[in-house]
Amino acid sequence: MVRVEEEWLSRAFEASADELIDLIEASTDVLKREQELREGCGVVRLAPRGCVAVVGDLHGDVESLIHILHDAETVNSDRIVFLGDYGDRGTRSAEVYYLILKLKETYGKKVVMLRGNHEGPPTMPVMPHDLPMLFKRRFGHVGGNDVYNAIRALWRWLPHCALVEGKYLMLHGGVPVGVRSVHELEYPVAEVFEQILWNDPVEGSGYFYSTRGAGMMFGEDVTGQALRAIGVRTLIRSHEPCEGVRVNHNGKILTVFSRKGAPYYNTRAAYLAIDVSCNAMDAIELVRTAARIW
Ligand SMILES: [Mn+2]
Repeated sequence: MVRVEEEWLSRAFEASADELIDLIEASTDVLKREQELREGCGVVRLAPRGCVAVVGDLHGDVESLIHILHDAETVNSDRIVFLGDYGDRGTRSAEVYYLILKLKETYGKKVVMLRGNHEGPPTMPVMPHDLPMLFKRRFGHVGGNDVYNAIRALWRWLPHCALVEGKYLMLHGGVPVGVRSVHELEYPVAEVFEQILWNDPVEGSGYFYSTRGAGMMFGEDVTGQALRAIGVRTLIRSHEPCEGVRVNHNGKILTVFSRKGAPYYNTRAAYLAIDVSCNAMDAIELVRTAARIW
C-alpha cells in the first residue's frame, strides 16, 4: 500500500529550500543504495504479484499527482511506478518533486522513479529547461540554485526501466533500435541510453532520426523485435502528450500521459492500475481494463 499523508500536501507548498534539500538528499541516499544493490543495473524488476500503479509524465502538474495519489486504485496498489519527466513545463515542479520524494523516502522499493529525458545526464540536455527558474521563483536565487544542484545530483541514481518479466517493459521514451537482450538495457551504452529516454513510436516500419534532436522514431518491426528479445508482451511508456492513453503498433505499445494544462493541449490525463499477477495484457486490453482517465 502506497499512501500519501495529508500533512505532506501542505508541506509540498510550504517547505523551505533547506527542507526540500534535506528530502532530496535523504531520497538520494535511498536511490543510491538501491542502485548499489542492483550492482549498477538500470533495470528494476517488479515481482509479478499484486497491483502496480503506473504514472506517466507529470511535468509540474501537482493537481493531477494529488488526484492520482488519492484515487482508491493507487491507495490499494502495492507499488507505484513513475515513468519520468517530473519537472519543467508546469509551475508546480518543486511541489511534484516534494510529494514523489516523500513517497520514495517513506516506501523505498515500492516506489519506482524512472528517469525521463528531463532528468538526463549533462551530455543530453533538454530545451526548454524551466526547472532552475521555477526553483528560483519559489526559493530565491541562492535557495533555488541549491535545490537545483541537489536534484541534479539525484538524477544519476534513477533507474531507467522497470520490468515485469514475461509481461511488461516500462520506460520513458522507447525501445532502442536493434536491442538484442535485457542486458543491453541493464547496462546501456550512451546511444542506447539516449534512445530509452528519447525515442517515440511511429506507425509503419523502420526507423529514422527524431525531429526532437535526440533519439529515434521507430516502427512496428523495431518494437516487435525488441519485445521478443526482451521477452515481454507490451511496452508501457510516456514522453508524448495524448488524451491520457494512446495505443500504437497494433497493441504492442501503450503511451500514458498523466498531466493536463499548458503548454500541452490534451484535455484528459490518465494513469494505469495493472494487476501484474494476471496474464500479460496488450495495450488495447490495458486501456480497457487498467486505464484511469479523468
Ligand atoms: Mn519526455
